[in-house]
Amino acid sequence: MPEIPLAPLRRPEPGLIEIDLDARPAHVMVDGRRAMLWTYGGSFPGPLVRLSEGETARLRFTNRLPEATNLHFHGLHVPPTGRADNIWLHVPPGESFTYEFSVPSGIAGTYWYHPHAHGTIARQLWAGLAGPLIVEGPLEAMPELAARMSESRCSRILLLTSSGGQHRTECTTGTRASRAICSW
Ligand SMILES: [Cu+2]
Repeated sequence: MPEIPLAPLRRPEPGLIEIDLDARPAHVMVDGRRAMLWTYGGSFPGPLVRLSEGETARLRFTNRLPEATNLHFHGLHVPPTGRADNIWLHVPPGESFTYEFSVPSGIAGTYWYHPHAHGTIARQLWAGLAGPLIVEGPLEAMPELAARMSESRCSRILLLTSSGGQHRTECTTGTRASRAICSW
C-alpha cells in the first residue's frame, strides 16, 4: 500500500481552508509496477483532502489533462449547483476552476473524490483519477482524542474496484472504518 500524501492546504483565516489540486498524467508505481496513469497531484490514489465540519472549503483545481474533466465530492451533503459539487461544470484542458462550499455539521466521515464529467467518467476513473476525502468532526478537535488519534492516524486507505458499473471503496482510519458499495 502506498503512503497517501496530504493535499497542499492553507488556512488563511479562521473557518476557511484552501486546497490546491490538479489532474495530470504521471508515472506511478502500482503493485510494484511502473504505470502511466491520470492522477490527482501525481500520486495514486490522489492526495488526501482533509476538511473539518463547519468550515468553508475552497479547492482550486487545475486540469493538466488533454481533455475536459471535473471534480465530484462523493457522498458529501453539499449543493450540486454553483461552485460546489456541480458535476455539470467541466474544466477544459489547461484551465483552472475554484470549487467552494461549506462543510455541513454532522457529516464527519470518510469519502472520496473523482471526476464526474458525463461521457468520460468511467474512462477517467479507470485511468487513475480517484482520491480520499476525510471530514473531521468536533471530536477530533478535543486535545485528548487528537493525541490518541495521532498515534493511530490513518495511514492506509484502500480503494477497491470491481467491474459491472460498480465500484467499492474501503477505508480505514484510526477511529472509524467504513465500507460502501456504490455506482456512479
Ligand atoms: Cu462517485
